[in-house]
Amino acid sequence: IAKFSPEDPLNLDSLLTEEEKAIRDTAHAFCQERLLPRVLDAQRTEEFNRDLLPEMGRFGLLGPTIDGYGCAGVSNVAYGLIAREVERVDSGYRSTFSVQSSLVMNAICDYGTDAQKDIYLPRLAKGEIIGCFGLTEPNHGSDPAGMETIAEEVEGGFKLHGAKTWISNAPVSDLFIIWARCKWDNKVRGFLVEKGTKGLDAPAIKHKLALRCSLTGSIFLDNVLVGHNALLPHGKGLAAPFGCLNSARYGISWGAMGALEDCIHRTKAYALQRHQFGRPLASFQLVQKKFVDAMSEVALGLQASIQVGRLKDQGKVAPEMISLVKRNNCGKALEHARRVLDILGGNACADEYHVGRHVANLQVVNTYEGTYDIHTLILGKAMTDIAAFAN
Ligand code: TGC
Ligand code: FAD
Repeated sequence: IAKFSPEDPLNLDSLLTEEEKAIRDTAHAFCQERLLPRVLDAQRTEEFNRDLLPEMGRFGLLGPTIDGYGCAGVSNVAYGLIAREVERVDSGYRSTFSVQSSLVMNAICDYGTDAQKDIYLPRLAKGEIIGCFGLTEPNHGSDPAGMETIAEEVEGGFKLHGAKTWISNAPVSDLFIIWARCKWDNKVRGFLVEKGTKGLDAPAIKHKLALRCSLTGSIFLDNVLVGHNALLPHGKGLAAPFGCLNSARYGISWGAMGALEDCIHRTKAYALQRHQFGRPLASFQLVQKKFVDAMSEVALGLQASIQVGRLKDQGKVAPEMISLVKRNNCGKALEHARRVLDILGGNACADEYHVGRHVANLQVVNTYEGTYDIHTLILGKAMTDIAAFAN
């Protein structure tokens, strides 16, 4: 008879290759040794340490699914395992990792020219340069089709004009992927804009209530001139940014489970040592139910993510499958992290217990990359063939 492990209730380990286990263990050690010690300070000060990216790069964590260009070329399951380990520490660090890997490096890899790949991918993989992905605008979040940022063809290249908001990494970015509607055919395309280009500004959004360990900013493009070589030529229409979102949303489905696992781990340790009414908190039935409910959701969520990851590796994933795991795992992580937070009583308020930080972060994780409700509507459309969000 097999032994039950509450840390791996459905034996996810048995579904991993030896290489994937080694990557998970390396990522775990890196995150616990290099990220965890700095998380409270980053949370309190909102200060972003640029060294984070080169450190991730040295461990081969950036753009890990890409073949060549100094990237590791590992499976999508391995990518998910890394996201889970990073988010076990903090969703903001996972955000930094996801944006660089899925949204920036994948956009260049999938839609860029060979020259663009040669110039940017090796430096992004090493973390020498930081990238961001500008899709959301002040007036268009869930509905990027309404975007107002425009690109116009001018002599020698293009002129970009508009504004983006809530963009992860933007204030420290060296490379901006800007999605703009092109005047000549009304299609959305991506443009690579380098820091320092005249008319480009990316001020930080300060005093955030969550994701304080990652920097977020606005982007202002005041008639920014870029050359022809700034255009990502192989991606046209909204399917291009959505293609990058498929990878990032998939990674988030693993990451959110990592954050919830950390909440369970910490509150369980607390409940075992804290006594009330002469008994450990962990001995009360109501407390045990909170743990069991949360553990069950982690076990089921990870099984779903690994299945989607394997299908992604085989080229058999449908975007709706990704919506399903992004929606489910983020929603469950937020709900159950919030429930186990109660176990800390008054100490829930103290940042050194970490769980309250995860709860605040998970509100954002449930919102960005398509809100919980938007993914509901994507799946509702798949089930009924009626788009509830369309005009
Ligand atoms: P719709 O007509 O449905 O689609 C337009 C075109 O896009 C194609 N498409 C996809 N292609 C690949 N993958 C997907 N997941 C796709 N979804 C749609 C579609 O086939 C069509 O192609 P074509 O060739 O026919 O033109 O577009 P719509 O405007 O009706 O879309 C509606 C909706 C709600 C599904 C969509 O707008 C949506 O997903 N909204 C959510 C926006 C969002 O997720 N924003 C994320 C911003 S980035 C971010 O949050 C980063 S945070 C990262 C971090 O810090 O970790
Ligand atoms: P809205 O679209 O205004 O939605 C508000 C509410 O209305 C939501 O609850 C939504 O579900 C609901 N709603 C909207 N439409 C419908 C509908 N048709 N039916 C029912 N309900 C609806 N974006 C980027 O491009 N790049 C980034 O790197 C990035 N990083 C981010 C980092 C942080 C910290 C945050 C907070 C956001 C980030 N975003 C980024 C933006 C994020 O993707 C958007 O906030 C998100 O897509 C939601 O858009 P919105 O904020 O405009 O909300």
